[in-house]
Amino acid sequence: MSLSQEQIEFFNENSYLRLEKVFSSVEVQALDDELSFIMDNFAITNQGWTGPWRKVYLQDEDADRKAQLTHIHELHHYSQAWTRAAMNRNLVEALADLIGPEVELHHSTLHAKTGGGGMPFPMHQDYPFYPHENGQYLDAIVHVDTTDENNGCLKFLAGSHKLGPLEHITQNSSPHLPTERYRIQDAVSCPAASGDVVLFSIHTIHGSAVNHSPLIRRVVRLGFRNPRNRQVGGQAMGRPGIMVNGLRPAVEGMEWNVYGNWTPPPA
Ligand SMILES: O=C(O)CCC(=O)C(=O)O
Repeated sequence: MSLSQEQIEFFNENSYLRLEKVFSSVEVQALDDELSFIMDNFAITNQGWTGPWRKVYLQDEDADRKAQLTHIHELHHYSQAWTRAAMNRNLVEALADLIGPEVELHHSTLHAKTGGGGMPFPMHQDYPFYPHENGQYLDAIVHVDTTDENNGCLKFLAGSHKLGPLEHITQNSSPHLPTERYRIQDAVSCPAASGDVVLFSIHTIHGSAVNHSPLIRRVVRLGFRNPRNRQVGGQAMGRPGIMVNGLRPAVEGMEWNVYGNWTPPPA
């Protein structure tokens, strides 16, 4: 699915882009089935993200108790359907238009908000979780379930990727931005249908509200980078990912050891 000039301009202006029907209903069914297996056997359900933001987003102790998240990393280590998802040509061609031509998978992560009050996400960039040298990194949110205002769809501060990396609150909390300065009320909602993918930059400020519906809301984030974009810390540091488009370029200062991992030179 090559992007139109209009789509590229929308992304450059708004910091996000919804791609409709990237996955067919048959593909979504396979993703759904294998995700259920992973969730039943390996995923963790707990309060999810911690921090002072919970007092702002959740009105009382009952809301805080119900704000649970089921999560797990690297679904493609468990399931062929999810490995195929990362290599889906509709998706990869769109990614290549924005950060390519070379595109490397960096990670995958499930975020399933439990029904009846599942966890909201405070406004944040994904940068502090896996900082990279530049903005040639996109997150692709694969929608297993349809999302809307009621079950906690993604919300974006339009144009925010142009701010570059921002300092986040990290003390005793999951990285997030100050709640009074970066307000979820100011964000644009991006509801999406099952099978759609929403792309955004590692520098895009985003979050999502509580899942008020009785049903679980499942999305999976696939993180992709141009392999020239060096990681500087955080999740999966030094681990190579599969190339989903093109060939890995030789990059000065990124030496691969005999086991195929990259170790940064000592500071
Ligand atoms: O799943 C959500 O609602 C938010 C996801 C998110 O913030 C992220 O993937 O970085």
